[in-house]
Amino acid sequence: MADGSQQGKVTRIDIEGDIATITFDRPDKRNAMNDKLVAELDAFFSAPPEGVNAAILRGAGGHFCAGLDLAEHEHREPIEGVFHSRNWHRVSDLIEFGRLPVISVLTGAVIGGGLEIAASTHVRIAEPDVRFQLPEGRRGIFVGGGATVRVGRLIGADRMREMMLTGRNYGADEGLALGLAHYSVGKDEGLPLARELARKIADNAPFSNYLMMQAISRIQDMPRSEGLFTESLAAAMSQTSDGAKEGLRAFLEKRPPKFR
Ligand code: 1HE
Repeated sequence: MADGSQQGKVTRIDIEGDIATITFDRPDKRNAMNDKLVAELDAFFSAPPEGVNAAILRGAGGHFCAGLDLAEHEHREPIEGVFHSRNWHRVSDLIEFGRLPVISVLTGAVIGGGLEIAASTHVRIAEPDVRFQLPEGRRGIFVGGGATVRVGRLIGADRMREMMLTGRNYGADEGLALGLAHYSVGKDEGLPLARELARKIADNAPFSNYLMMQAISRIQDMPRSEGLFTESLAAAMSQTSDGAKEGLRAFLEKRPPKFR
């Protein structure tokens, strides 16, 4: 199914089996993120289609996303700026803490808000031409889409600060070493790997996937004692689920598990 041909849309959504691929579709603008693009992400991740078990995020035309659409940026009162940023936070949370595991295919520009969106995804694959950058300092602004929390956590506050102060670029292998990407692959190998990983992840027990996506980064935010207690609750709930019954039975019967 593809509904990207709908007039005026800035994303294309293709669903094959239980995997949805969302393509940012403003190649002329290097997929810069305007309010419409944010709203389309919001609509998809607020209510993922029934039967979809994993999603892939990518950009059309060789770039993932060149960040905030600077052409649509207009003067805002401080309070309006806060609302704008909070809306990005809400939509990024829908991606990170939603129902679907999300794999991003990172090509070309993964800049500013593009890196903020990428950092909300659970698996990140970088192609050789990728360019990770936080150029907000050069634009006279500050990150507002969650980078201080998500990118800061991936690469550390110290390195993020240096990255912003100097506006430097990191490529695929550096991104891999730093944790901005989990995989560094050859040209055009990102989408095939994303499909393979999406299949693998979608075949996991749904409740296990859900706990991985919801619990791990939340537990990191907790004091040690609360984190360990929360982990025990998650472990106990998963171990008494139907998924655990099937997973353990399949292991003993020497066959692949079938969870859905
Ligand atoms: C854009 C944008 C954009 C390209 N907003 N229009 N993001 C940035 O600071 C990144 C700004 N963009 C770039 O550095 C470069 O465009 C790229 C490295 C991404 C690509 O370079 P290139 O040579 O392939 O393309 P180009 O000729 O620079 O751009 C092609 C067109 O896309 C051009 O428009 P045209 O009408 O002249 O053809 C560009 O203006 C347009 N374009 N990027 C608007 N970002 C929640 S807060 C987040 C804060 C941020 O994200 S700050 C970082 C913003």
